[in-house]
Amino acid sequence: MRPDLTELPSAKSLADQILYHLTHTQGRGPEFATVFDWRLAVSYTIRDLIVTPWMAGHRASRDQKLKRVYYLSMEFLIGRILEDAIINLELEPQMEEALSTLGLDEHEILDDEPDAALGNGGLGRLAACFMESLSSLGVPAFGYGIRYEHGLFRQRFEGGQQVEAPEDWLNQPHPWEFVRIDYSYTIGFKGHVETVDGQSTWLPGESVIARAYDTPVIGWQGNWANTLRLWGAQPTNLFDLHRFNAGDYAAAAEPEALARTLSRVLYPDDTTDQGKELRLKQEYFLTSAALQDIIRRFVAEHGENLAHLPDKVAIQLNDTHPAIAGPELIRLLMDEHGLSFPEALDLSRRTLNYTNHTLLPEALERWSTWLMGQVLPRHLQIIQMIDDDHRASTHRPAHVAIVQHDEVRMGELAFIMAGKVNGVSALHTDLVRSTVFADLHKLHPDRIVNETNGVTPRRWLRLANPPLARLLDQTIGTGWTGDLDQLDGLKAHAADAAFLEALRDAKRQNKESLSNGLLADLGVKADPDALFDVQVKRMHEYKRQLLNILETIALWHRIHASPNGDWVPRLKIFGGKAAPGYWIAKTVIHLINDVARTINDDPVTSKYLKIAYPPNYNVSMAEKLIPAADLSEQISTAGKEASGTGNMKFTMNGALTIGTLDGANVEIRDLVGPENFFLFGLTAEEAAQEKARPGHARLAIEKSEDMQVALQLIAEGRFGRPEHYYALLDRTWNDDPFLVASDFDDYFACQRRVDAAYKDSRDWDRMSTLNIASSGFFSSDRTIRGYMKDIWKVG
Ligand code: Z57
Repeated sequence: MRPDLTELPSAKSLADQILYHLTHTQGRGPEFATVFDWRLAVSYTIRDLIVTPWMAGHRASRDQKLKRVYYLSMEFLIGRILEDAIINLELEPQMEEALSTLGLDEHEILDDEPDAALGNGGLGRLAACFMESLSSLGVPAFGYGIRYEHGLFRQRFEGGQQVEAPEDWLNQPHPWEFVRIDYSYTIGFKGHVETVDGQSTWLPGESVIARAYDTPVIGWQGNWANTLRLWGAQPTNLFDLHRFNAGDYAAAAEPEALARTLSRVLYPDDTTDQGKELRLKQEYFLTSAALQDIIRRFVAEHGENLAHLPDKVAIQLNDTHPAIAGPELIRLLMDEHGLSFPEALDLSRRTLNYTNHTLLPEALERWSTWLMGQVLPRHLQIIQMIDDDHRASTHRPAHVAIVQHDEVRMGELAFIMAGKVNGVSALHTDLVRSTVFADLHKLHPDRIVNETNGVTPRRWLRLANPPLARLLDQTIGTGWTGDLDQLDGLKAHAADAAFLEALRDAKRQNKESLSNGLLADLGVKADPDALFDVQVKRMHEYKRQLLNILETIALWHRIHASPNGDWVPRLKIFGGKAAPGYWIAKTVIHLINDVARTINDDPVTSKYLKIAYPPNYNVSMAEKLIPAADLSEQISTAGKEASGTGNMKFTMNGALTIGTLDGANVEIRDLVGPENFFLFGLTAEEAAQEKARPGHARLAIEKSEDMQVALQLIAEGRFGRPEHYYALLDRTWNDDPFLVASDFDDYFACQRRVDAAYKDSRDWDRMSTLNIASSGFFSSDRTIRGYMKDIWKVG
């Protein structure tokens, strides 16, 4: 019964194991089993195969005293786990056969799994890709996060408007986690600090328990698995028996309810900061539990001498969210392990590193010193000490202080406490050096490094795009999955008619499956020969979905004016959620849906132009949309998108990009060649100047007939009640902070170049080939190797 990792199990043995788990783990006979029962039986069968390399890796890391990497992140946007594990174990053919002998539909079983949506967007998905690459490269690593009971909210549309509902992935048993009741840590909050003879002790006024839940993350070809350790909050005492006995049953359960709120729900904001007390508590909860766990493991393996911590531990802070790690590590080293402040400061700095993911000021966290002093009084003292030390050692001016105007600036804190600080694309890193952290960069010129983001080709190519993966296997061999630079071998086939035909056919299959889904789910009838133009990402003004929908309206108007023109049929696909409190982003969602309803029903234009906006965009939907895309929309205002990672996934899957010189688009364009990329818009420098020009929006709109028409049609109520859009229109005319108007004409013209290019299908396929062939750089394996060498000093 015990599976052996050294050889791949046969279809027969998989089927036996599935039946075994169905009977003995699920307690169901095949004749009574639901899809859920079968899915769990399949999951346990695969999990059994992961446990062996997982334990072997842990033993090897411990016995060889290897340096470990710890990735601290408030978000891990994982998606489904089962299919990814099957792919990485290379068990796809055997599993398909096993399930068919059991009379089961593989897709039905895989689709039964809810997405693990413990993240909002790019930052959380990057953390998930990094975990996969760390395992694929065999780097000993832990991911630390929070086990949110409710992940990112579910989105539906009512009357075209976004409505949110709680997500409840843990309402059913989750087969991938192992609870570790022995790894529990007490996390304190509030209270006060007592100092006796220079020794400070924090006496928290409240505390909760952080309990570890472990998920193994299997790497490519199943040789190594790391742990994603998520913390769940538990009350220190389950319930108040005195109150219960006194008959106050609700009050008796209060301590439990209070504690559990800590890991109840993911904050739904991407690149904005809410500044809520519960969020600060969540950040500290994650950070303190992780650091206590790291120190416990270090002492168990290497003994009490913490001077060697930086030799064995590299900690990465994913954005400022865990930036309290600086003061917390100092506190643990000083107050609990007896080190001096200078020693603790030095060790912490050589252990911690910080990744910056945005320049947007609204994402850079700041906490009032009042709140910090209430919730984490000892940490506020230590922050003051760090600030004083930094001032004394650098003679730096007051305006780069951590504490300014009664606020603790978490970006500055993270920077000052980090050995290395990294940006996430070449352009972003330049801007980090020259804008947000310009002064700190001058003081510490070697600290900032670039690590351009990447994505895992296992999930984003092999899993998501079987037709293309098969074609790649046949054309350049199977080695690309673990070594994406091998895609370069495709360049030799860019003029090969048979290959281009096969590439077209693969894309066509994906477009057909997607069309079937859109018809079934939305009632939108799409022509698979149309150009599939896709913009999927969080809804945000800087990402400029508004620019896209205004261009769509203007195009619709032009088609209407000459319905017998030589138009290229297009399907515009949108996907994405808006933060529940982000009013303008929600208005844009409403507008897209209103425009879709009008345009899709127009008999004059509908053979040329349609819009599909499937609700509840998530990782699983991305896996369907991206492989079916011809055109990737990466149209953010230059200087605002730190990197983007969706842009990389589209390129890998053969879509051409229409985009600005922003984030990693710059590197994509350099690699695929400017002639294979549709560039438009102002540069970051030009955009900054344009923004400073008074009346820039009005001046640009007055020059653009197409944009005037689009705005006019909205104002006239052609798509829905115009009063819904008055504020949006007003903002576009009079403020337009993200320069939709300034870039409109160039974008419109660029889209017409796209149309022209799409008509020459052979040439389009050639460009698509060159995009795929040049995308090897965007593997997260390459990114992780960069962190290993430049930041973590491992391997
Ligand atoms: C988030 O998803 C990103 C940055 C943030 O500061 C927060 Br909070 C959430 C994104 C950036 O917007 C993307 O440009 C980038 O590709 C991604 O993080 C990963 O680095």
